[in-house]
Amino acid sequence: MSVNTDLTENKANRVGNDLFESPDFYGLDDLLTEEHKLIRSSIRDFVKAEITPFIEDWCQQAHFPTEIVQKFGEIGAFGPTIPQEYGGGGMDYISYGLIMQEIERGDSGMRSTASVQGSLVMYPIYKFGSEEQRKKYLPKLASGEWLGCFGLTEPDHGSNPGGMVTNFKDEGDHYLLNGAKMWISNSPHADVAVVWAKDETDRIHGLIVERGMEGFTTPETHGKWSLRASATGELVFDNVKVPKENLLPGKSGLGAPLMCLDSARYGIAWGAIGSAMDCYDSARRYALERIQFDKPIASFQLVQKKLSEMLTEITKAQLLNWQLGNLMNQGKASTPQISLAKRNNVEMALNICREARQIHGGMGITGEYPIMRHMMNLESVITYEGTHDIHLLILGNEITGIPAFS
Ligand code: TGC
Ligand code: FAD
Repeated sequence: MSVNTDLTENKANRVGNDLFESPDFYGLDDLLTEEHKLIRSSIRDFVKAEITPFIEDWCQQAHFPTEIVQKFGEIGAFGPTIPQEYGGGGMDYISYGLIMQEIERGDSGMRSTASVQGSLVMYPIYKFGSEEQRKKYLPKLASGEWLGCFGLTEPDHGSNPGGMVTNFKDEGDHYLLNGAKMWISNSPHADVAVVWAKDETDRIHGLIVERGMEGFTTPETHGKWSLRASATGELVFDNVKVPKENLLPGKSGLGAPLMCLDSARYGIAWGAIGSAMDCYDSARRYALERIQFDKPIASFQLVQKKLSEMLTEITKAQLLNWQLGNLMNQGKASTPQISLAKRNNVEMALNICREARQIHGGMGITGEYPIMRHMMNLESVITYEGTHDIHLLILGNEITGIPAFS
């Protein structure tokens, strides 16, 4: 059997009929509870119905499907670990990881939308917010009525957020916020932004800024070749009057946003496996169907080597995440442990994309298969939430006790 080269027909085959099956070579499913499996299968079904049939077009058109926000709210993808009394899922970290894995199997940009909302917007409001702030914002963010974003990075301060210049002054009955954030996921559509800024003593605090506040704008960043279904933009603050009750009172200092990043980076470690599994699954099917020299290309040793190495790396990453999830559940996971998993799994996924692309031959560069989309998405994932090299330096610091960041 040869692969049909009619692109339209192929698209219906690949996208309209999402046959994805996840590899579980070491029987890790035996370690999951029935609830974990139920959560995973319901998110997988959602992704097959609501994301994979449309994602190629959304990405080609650089379109953020705003309707996905409410749908994510309905399936519990926002804030799965936040307590139920605030609208969250009250779930454990393995469940959270499985949700991120399944959504990123559909697309990293869709996972970005969910992980920013849960780990970077709901988490700081839950962890550092007042009871009034929790009650005001969390239920609406959990349900998808509101979309949030997280503003840490600035044009001149990416890997070094501690150098930020965005600042606020105490003006008696309000704070006056000035500055700009860049590369902010969800910003063009966000109703609420958790923004990190320095006070007059240079201490970093989190502030909740709402769309509609005078002087607050969110210009979109165009021309991305990565995460094209996720909207990215700036946050610009021009003398924005922020009510005093919008300051997060629970924690200040760079440690506060870095705590949020621990949670989000953990989700990425799982998400990356989703991208890797999708590429592996697609490559395996393609290799069995594609005939060259009168045989399926899967019968050639060099193709088997690629598939075998993919499965090996996915299995290792699954084991890593399983134990990291247990440590997260026990409140024992350290920042360097999370860095190791984020760094390893994103690199692993990128390598698998590249090998899978080769197995698909020329077809691998088309949108008929998910490979190039995942590969281009992962080029952002390897940079955001701490670059690949920053995570290496976090590990280097852990090993030697010597910070090599500056
Ligand atoms: P450093 O001196 O190491 O630490 C500053 C203060 O923070 C404390 N701390 C932590 N506290 C709690 N939890 C953690 N994980 C913490 N890590 C550090 C630390 O103890 C210290 O406290 P104190 O009291 O002594 O002041 O900070 P540094 O300035 O040397 O920076 C270290 C470095 C480079 C590792 C850090 O800045 C870093 O991680 N940089 C990378 C920046 C980054 O990851 N940005 C991500 C932006 S958000 C994003 O990308 C979202 S993408 C979303 C999507 O679409 O999915
Ligand atoms: P830089 O920090 O300028 O780094 C450039 C290069 O220099 C990298 O290779 C880096 O590893 C290297 N480098 C820097 N410092 C060192 C050092 N000390 N030692 C060795 N090498 C070093 N941020 C948010 O706050 N919120 C968001 O929602 C968000 N979403 C994003 C979405 C997308 C699509 C992208 C691309 C980024 C997003 N970011 C977000 C920003 C992201 O976190 C930053 O891009 C990232 O932290 C790196 O910062 P930078 O791009 O300024 O690169």
